[in-house]
Amino acid sequence: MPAGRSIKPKLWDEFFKGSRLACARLITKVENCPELIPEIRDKLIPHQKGAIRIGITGPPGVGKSTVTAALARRALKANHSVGVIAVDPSSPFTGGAFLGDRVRMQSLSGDQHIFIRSLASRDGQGGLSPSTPHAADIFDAFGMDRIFIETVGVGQAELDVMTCADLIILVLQPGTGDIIQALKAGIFEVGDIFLVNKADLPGTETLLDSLRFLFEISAREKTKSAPPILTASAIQDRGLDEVFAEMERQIQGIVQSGRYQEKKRSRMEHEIKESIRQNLWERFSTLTNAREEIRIVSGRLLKNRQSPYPYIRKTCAQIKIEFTNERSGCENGE
Ligand SMILES: Nc1nc2c(ncn2[C@@H]2O[C@H](COP(=O)(O)OP(=O)(O)O)[C@@H](O)[C@H]2O)c(=O)[nH]1
Ligand SMILES: [Mg+2]
Repeated sequence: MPAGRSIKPKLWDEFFKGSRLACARLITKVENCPELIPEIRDKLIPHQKGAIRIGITGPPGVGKSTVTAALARRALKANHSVGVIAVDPSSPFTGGAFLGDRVRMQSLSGDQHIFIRSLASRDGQGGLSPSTPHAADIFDAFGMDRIFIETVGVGQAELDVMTCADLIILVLQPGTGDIIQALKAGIFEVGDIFLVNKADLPGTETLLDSLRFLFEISAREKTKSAPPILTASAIQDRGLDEVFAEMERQIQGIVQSGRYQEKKRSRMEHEIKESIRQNLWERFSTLTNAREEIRIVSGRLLKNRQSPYPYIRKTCAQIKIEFTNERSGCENGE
């Protein structure tokens, strides 16, 4: 990493004056230059006003982008400033999803109070890009108070939304057997609102019955109350008023009950722990040829029937660390 790389004061000035271009450039920086993240966090936190992050998740093709656009329009109408973060699977075969989302949301993007941004998902599987929470922080400091995060993927990537969002809408569609996939991936745990989209298609009642049945079973097991199940046809713009109302009702609930603050605290806790863990390991690896040394030491300890703790103690005492954030190089920042 080139030493002393940082964000130019002019970019910050423009950002805080409300330049959309500066906002877009900052997001590009968090995507390409993870080593700038500490500086960006330091600068933004005092300006963040407490935007609500709404995760829109579910299997590919169920209508997440269409639903997101419909909810974003309603949020705008209710005088919110809206940020949309769309995480597309960076498929090596097609850039179609990216373009599709951009086109679909174009009807919204002329509006001054909405900002739409696509992020590539780095693992290529969908789900969240590592820069998603930072992009959301940037939107928050820029003055957006409702931030929609659309994420594709099934499984672990989907569960990651939980750490990033205050509220999660899980979108499903009838007639695809997605429910089985979703069940296997454990994503039923994450939805605060279940939305059966494409209710104009056959099979809606069957899906609703299956969902109700599933919740009945799990309620018996966990004594956890079932999330609301709503239906919509996003393409016909039907049922979305109810979804928006339920979303706002739940937002009031999490803010008033203190759960919002608790989520923010736990995100902060996670960030601190992860960063320290990473720095410790990096420092330790440069201190010794860590993996090789541990392998040799383990063999010796076993052979001599010795406890590992003297070695662990000695090694911990050697680790004096200074913070770095060198996860990867800056690709095209300035
Ligand atoms: N029949 C029907 N099609 C829909 C509905 N909502 C979205 N679609 C279509 O489903 C396809 C996938 O939608 P999209 O929003 O891109 O899904 P995503 O991949 O989950 O973001 C598009 O062709 C949409 O026009 C709906 O309510 N009914
Ligand atoms: Mg989409």
